[in-house]
Amino acid sequence: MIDLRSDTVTKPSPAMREAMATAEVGDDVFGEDPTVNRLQETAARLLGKEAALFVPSGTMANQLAVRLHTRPGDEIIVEAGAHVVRYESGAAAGLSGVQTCWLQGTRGILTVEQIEAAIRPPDYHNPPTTLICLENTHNRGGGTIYPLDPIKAIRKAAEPRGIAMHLDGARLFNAVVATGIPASEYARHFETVSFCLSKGLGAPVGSLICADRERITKLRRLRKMFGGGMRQAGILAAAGLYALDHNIARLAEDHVHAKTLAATLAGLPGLRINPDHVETNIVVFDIGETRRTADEALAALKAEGLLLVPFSPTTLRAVTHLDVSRGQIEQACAILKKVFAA
Ligand code: TLP
Repeated sequence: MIDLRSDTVTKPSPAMREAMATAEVGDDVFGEDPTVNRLQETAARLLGKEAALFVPSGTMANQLAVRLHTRPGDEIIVEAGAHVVRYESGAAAGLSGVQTCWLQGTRGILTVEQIEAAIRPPDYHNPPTTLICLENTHNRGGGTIYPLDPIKAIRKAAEPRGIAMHLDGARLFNAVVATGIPASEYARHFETVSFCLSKGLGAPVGSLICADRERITKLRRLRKMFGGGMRQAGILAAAGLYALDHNIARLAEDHVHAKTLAATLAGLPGLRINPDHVETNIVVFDIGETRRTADEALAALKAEGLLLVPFSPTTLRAVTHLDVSRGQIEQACAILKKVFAA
């Protein structure tokens, strides 16, 4: 099976497992795990923030940020396809008691005009807008890279109003590798930034949330409250350090593979995709005109040895990652041609 369902399916390599097996550990709830501490320092340095906190998942990182920046009854502004509201089991409402204002972006990207129109004027009828969450790269947008200009403009609108900004940078390093813009250049416009080790970077578990020291101290307490305090987590942090050392630059290969898939899909009858919109490792395409449902197409692809996921009743997503080789991408293209040319 060629598994392009997500970059979360990657498995730790033998070298990564070796790093995990030999990691020095301690009790991280006491702050005494040297490997976790090293990972947190490395992440903070990479993002140009004072400190970082290791958490079990991207979902927890986002939800800790929501909790940190808001009070129950506040409103947060998000893009309509954002992971923080689409795929986190209603956590923003359930765990932080906030209401969410969804704005429809262009392939996940919002303009400052949209944001400004959505910010609530101070009036006791209104929930206070206290947080704006952006996502880079944008998953449902098709792996879209957030350009710096709208980020800067949104920051300029948010800051004087005292509205915090959080970046869900689950795949931030895909954007970094694709653009050459350092992670810190993105991160400086946000109070909190999270990124995942367990997606394209190939670690089995874990995300980091980066911020100033004062916010990290508060987030550490909230992580305990959310049940995310871990003990000898150095075994996991070692995988993360290995990933940051070895698996960032190679993301470029995944981007080339995604472009190859997009070029093949664009040539098939009834499929809709603009290959120029494939900027990183995510390929979203529409199959509506083939008169097949997403589920039917997925079953036909699976029967030929290719796994994708549905994104809507007529769209599918393929994600390239470090566990699929060039040869497997070519095989995947052959399967797509066979299934969709039919
Ligand atoms: N995304 C997963 C699914 O949950 C959809 C995937 O296969 O893409 N932010 C973004 C932008 C994400 O794409 C994800 C995972 C997360 C946060 C959450 O990360 P985890 O799975 O570690 O909680």
